Amino acid sequence: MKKTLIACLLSGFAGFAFPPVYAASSHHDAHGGHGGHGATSAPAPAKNDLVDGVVKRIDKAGGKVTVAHGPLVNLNMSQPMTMVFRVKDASWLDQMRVDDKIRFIADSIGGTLIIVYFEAAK
Ligand SMILES: [Cu+2]
Repeated sequence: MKKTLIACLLSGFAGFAFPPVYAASSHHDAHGGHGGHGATSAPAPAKNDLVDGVVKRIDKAGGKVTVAHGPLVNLNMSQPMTMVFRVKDASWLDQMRVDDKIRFIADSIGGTLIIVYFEAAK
């Protein structure tokens, strides 16, 4: 009687514990390339929304990065140019190096241009 009860509790525990462990590990895989802080951010955008850019200057104190970028259709920038963006997550600046090629999406939020998504260009 006692053994049966323990087996029951163990299987119940296993059934409860395994799905969260699995979910945590797949979450890590999905966001591993972006610093693991993507849990609350928007889903990754479609690839054809991404704009190519090259990191020119990183201002960690100011939370800003200077990027030479191609046309940003959503911001009415039809010409390539170099300009300063804020970043949505300051930790992204730690993942960038000057002369890195990136692919990103920028948005204008309250009149401030912010990189809301970025990934390293392969
Ligand atoms: Cu621009």
